[in-house]
Amino acid sequence: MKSLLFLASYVLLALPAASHPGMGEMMGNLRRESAKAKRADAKQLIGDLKTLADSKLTAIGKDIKAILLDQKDARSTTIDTSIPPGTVDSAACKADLCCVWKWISYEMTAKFNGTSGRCTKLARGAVRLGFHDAAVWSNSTTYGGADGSILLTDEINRSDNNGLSAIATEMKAWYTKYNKYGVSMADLIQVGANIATVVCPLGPRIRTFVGRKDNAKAGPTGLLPAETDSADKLIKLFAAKTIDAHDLVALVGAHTTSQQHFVNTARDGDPQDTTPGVWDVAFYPQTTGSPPPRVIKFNSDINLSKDSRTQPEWQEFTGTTGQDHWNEDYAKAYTRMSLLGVNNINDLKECTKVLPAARTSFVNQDQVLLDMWLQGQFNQLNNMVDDAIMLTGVVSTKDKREKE
Ligand code: HEM
Ligand SMILES: *[C@@H]1O[C@H](CO)[C@@H](O)[C@H](O)[C@H]1NC(C)=O
Ligand SMILES: *[C@@H]1O[C@H](CO)[C@@H](O)[C@H](O)[C@H]1NC(C)=O
Ligand SMILES: *[C@@H]1O[C@H](CO)[C@@H](O)[C@H](O)[C@H]1NC(C)=O
Ligand SMILES: CC(=O)N[C@H]1CO[C@H](CO)[C@@H](O)[C@@H]1O
Repeated sequence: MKSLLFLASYVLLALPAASHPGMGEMMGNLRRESAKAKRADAKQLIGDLKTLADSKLTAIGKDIKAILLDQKDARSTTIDTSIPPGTVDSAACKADLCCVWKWISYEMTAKFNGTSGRCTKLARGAVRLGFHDAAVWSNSTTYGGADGSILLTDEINRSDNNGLSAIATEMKAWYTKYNKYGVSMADLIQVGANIATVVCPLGPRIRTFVGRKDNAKAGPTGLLPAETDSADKLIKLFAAKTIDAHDLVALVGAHTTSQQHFVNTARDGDPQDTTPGVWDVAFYPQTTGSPPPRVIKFNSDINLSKDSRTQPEWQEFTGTTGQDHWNEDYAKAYTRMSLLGVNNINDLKECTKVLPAARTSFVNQDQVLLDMWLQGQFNQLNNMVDDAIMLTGVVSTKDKREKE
């Protein structure tokens, strides 16, 4: 019972703000606004946007610039629910830039949406793959970034990328199928990350741009973080990618969905918070708190949660207004991530409308069972939390037994 109450407190933390903000929250908002203004001044431009005059910017170039400078929301609800004008190889489809992406969106959504309503292992892989393709870039490299090289070269075989083999196989199959319609690997990977994010319940619907160029050259090594890294090392590593400490805290929140495989191989499938496959903020308080035994905290996350440069933001995402604040910040930070090393940002096009709708609420129908598993009461969910059929199966067997 104690453990259930304990878990319930995390659920409460994740609820939307109460209608009457208290004094503490008001002060929090003021502090946040002032910190935000300071950060906005320090935001760096990237790629061609660094040098292009405002008068040369396209409508999309202007929007992306505003997102990077923290002046515009990176989320959008613009959606086209109509079916595509034709099959992917039809003339009608070829005449419509986003048509092929609509087909891809259907196909990815089917793989990313779990039968439990959580997002699947492939979805989480897609989010991490997007990060690992794009982040192989820094302000002192002349190549790398969101250029598809993670799958077009042997980059995927580097130990940094352990755990990504299933999504790699899937993504390569999509590339083989859709490249003939002009789809680059770089775009496929980044659109995949955005579709996966919004398919995860509570995840933000991030504006989605296409037109990145592929690179058949493997990216530089040593640019991805390790679980053993100190906060200082991580903050510097990301700063050289133009990602500030605040955005780093927002980005690592993606671990809210995670189930690790290689940090501790003896505990393959153990999650990083009590709600794997759900884009909630439970990860933040649980990294600083004492979650159930099956939750594995990454040392890198613990270190970030404590450093004076990252701890305040960690607390903000933990609070009662954490979810919307986090989604907003993650969307902006990930937009930046997805454009590292891209030097034709001003020429990109937008296909946000093909993304499925965001899911702003989620009932954890299997949470009771999941909680028993998290307490270590049984092992059979190991690495299978994706699969609701399995979870319901366990419940109904138990129900049957009790009736007999
Ligand atoms: C501080 C830097 C980071 C470190 C040290 C780190 C490290 C890791 C490690 C070790 C894993 C587990 C891999 C495995 O054993 O299977 C993991 C999983 C994951 N990471 Fe990170 N990560 C970092 C930042 C990020 C960022 C910025 C994102 C996304 C924007 C991200 C997204 C993910 C996702 C979605 C998973 C779950 C994969 C799954 O469930 O299969 N991580 N990360
Ligand atoms: C994903 O699955 C859930 C429940 O199984 C459903 O409510 C939701 O609409 C699905 N999402 C999409 C984008 O198809
Ligand atoms: C990666 O390693 C696998 C297994 O060793 C191998 O089959 C594959 O060819 C390698 N991929 C690349 C692109 O080198
Ligand atoms: C790259 O970023 C780091 C961290 O912000 C900074 O110290 C360094 O001066 C930058 N280097 C270049 C070449 O811009
Ligand atoms: C450098 C540093 O602070 N590393 C710490 C990261 O977190 C782990 C777990 O708390 C510590 O053991 C490390 O010393």
